[in-house]
Amino acid sequence: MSGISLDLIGSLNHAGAAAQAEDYGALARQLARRGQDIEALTARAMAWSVAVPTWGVGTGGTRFARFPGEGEPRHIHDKLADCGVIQQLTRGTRTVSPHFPWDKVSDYNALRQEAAQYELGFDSVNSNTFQDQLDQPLSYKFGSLAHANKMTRTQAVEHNLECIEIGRALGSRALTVWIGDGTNFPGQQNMARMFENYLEAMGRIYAGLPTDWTMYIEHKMYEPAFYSTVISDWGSSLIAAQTLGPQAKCLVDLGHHAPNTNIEQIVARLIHVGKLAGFHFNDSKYGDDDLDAGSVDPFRLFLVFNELVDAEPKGLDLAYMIDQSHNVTDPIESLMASAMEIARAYVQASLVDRKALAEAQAANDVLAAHRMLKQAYLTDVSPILAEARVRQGGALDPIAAYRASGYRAAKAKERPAVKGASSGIV
Ligand code: AFD
Ligand code: MN
Ligand code: MN
Repeated sequence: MSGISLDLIGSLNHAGAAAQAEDYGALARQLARRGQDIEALTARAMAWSVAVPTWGVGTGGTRFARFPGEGEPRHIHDKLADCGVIQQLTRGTRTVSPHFPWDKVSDYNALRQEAAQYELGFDSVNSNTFQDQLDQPLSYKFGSLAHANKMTRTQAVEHNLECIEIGRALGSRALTVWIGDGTNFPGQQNMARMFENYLEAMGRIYAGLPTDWTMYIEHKMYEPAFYSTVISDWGSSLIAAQTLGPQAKCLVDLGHHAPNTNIEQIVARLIHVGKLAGFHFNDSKYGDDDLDAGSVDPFRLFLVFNELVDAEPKGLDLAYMIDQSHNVTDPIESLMASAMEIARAYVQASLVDRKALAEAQAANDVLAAHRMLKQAYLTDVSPILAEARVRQGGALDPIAAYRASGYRAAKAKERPAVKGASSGIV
């Protein structure tokens, strides 16, 4: 099932082929002078993939308003079609990460097959106990897995267990748990007891995990709770993961830290204890802004990948996902651009000569060590990324191909806009 005409992709790729060959050749010669083989880097770029969140293809919003985009997906079937376009053009987003109950259907085996028609598989399953659903007996206004009332905790546990069941049918191997639990007032709740309540409830979910599954614990410093959050930081996340057991690991969402936090150091620490689950990629200036990966601070993204590439000999098995809110752009364009920026950081980090870097560090040659990172970061690896896409049948320039296809305008006719004001998270 193909969303964009193969003829269109082929003709645009053909039109740009000579320039691509020239740029790729020039970069190959530049890298060869540094003793690097461009083909090995292109092979790495071709093997790379990051998951797209199903909710990311819808237009996002803020607390103040949501301005719906044209031809927005109405349900999981439309979302899969949009994710299919992202994968078709970029060839670097082979899985989608669903969110329940937002993506509920009656037949998950059929949904798995539907996704496979777009050449998509399912990544981690996300539970949602940060808002109330229509048919839900107990409210999450004052929390879910850390709620003072055990009945509410049980309801949240059961939802997570249902997510695991759905995930099994979809071929997923992980459950991501992010909760909004916390307090807005000092004294509102006992902070120690809330954490104990959380661990008690999470223990019940953990007991229901299939043996080949992993549970990803996602921390977040603040919002929706503003005074205290139960899993506020990587310390709380690590304590929870260590308490629960080997199948529980810590997921790092780049936007979930205080400004200026040294996230790459957190990554190094979690790798050290074998508890790094993976990432939710996005960018931010102030908080959990959910801006496009690499749009504000691409150097930070590179430094995160520098830690990951450095730790490759340890045999990391990580989950990579984009988690963004697209309020002022076409979500498909933002997700394609973000997927390419994330792949860029990965390839740039792969350029670092690890042996030479270790030698400079051992000799305390500060500037030489630093310049090795900067040289990698300043190398424009765009021709490698383009080559990896084209060799796999993707687009030389995914955004240009998408715009030329008229996909969004066609979807605007097929998918009528839902009228009325709305706000909040997608
Ligand atoms: C939240 C968290 C979490 C959650 C998502 C929902 O990052 O990953 O699943 O956004 O939209 O801020
Ligand atoms: Mn996230
Ligand atoms: Mn977030």
